[in-house]
Amino acid sequence: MTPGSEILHLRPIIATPVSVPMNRPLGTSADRVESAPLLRLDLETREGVVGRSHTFCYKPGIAKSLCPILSELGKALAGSRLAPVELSERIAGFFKLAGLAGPLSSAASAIDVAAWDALAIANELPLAMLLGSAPKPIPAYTSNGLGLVSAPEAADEAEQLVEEGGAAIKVRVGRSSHEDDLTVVRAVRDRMPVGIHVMADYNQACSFAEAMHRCRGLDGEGLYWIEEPIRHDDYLYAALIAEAVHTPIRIGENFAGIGPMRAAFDAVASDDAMLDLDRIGGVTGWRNAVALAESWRWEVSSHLYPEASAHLLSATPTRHWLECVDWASPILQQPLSIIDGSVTAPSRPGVGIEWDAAAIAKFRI
Ligand code: SMN
Ligand code: MG
Repeated sequence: MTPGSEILHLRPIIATPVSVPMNRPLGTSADRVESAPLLRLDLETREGVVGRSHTFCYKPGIAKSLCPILSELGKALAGSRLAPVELSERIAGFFKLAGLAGPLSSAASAIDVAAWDALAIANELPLAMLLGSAPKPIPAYTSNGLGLVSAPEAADEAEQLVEEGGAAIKVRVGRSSHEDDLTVVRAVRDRMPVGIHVMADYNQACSFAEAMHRCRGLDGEGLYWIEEPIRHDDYLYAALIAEAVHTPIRIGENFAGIGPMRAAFDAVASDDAMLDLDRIGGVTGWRNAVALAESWRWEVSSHLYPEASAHLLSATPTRHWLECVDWASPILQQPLSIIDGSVTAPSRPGVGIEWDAAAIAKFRI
């Protein structure tokens, strides 16, 4: 039998909540995260192929609470064909009355990613190839650390991050005073070698009026982009800010599927997107979203999940930046590395991840 020609059938899902200490804790305007609460998923088939993925749950309690729900879902899906598009329809049906949103939807997306991983492994192809492309170098920025720290600390940390190889770094802003943000942005910018871009992320810290004042105040500071100055779903106001500010405004990590992405397009709130693999609907959702993005000529960058996103961006015609966080690295046998400012997905079958069993046992919650 040729690779992939056999129809594979699912066994129940295995979900393991872990809390993985971060090399660089992240204090944003919204929350402080010191240990990454991840849910590791294994989707095994009766025939012995295993698909793997993880979802970032933001809170340890969310990671733990999803386990019994995924166990119920896994029982309902057991015996189904390993066909990700069919599975995503079945999962949507399973959660129809409950409402597939928030962490439930992220978990559903992670199952979708694991299903695509298993399918690519069964076909002996890297995921990027199963999607009709091949792993390519994707320009990567380092998004570890650089939370709301002082200007000297931020400048030192930025310098260390550049040594890790990224072609850009991202500072978090949204301190209580705009002047403090400005001091940090200038301190970091001044320390960066020529050619290294600096992005800034407000994590939705500002009111509309404040955002107009603050973002205009950051114009001229050489920032590559300014992310989420206001509430993520205020597309009309986001459009006004984007119009008034010279520096590109980036949104999209909170697009929960194609509906919000379409609403942002209709409001002219954005002319590109940062897509979060688990919020946009896994690989299945990403494929649909980037088809729209291509038709609108939007560039697409990724949010979190660099391991799978490096494959997806390789198959995204309007690919832009890969956000590189090392939060899952301690539980992976072969973490990604940035080389010459880019990340190339591995050429192993699937996404190319294998768990470090000892690390999973150590960080299990
Ligand atoms: C972010 C993502 C996840 C947790 C905290 C902060 C941030 C980003 O918005 O874009 O990296
Ligand atoms: Mg962000």
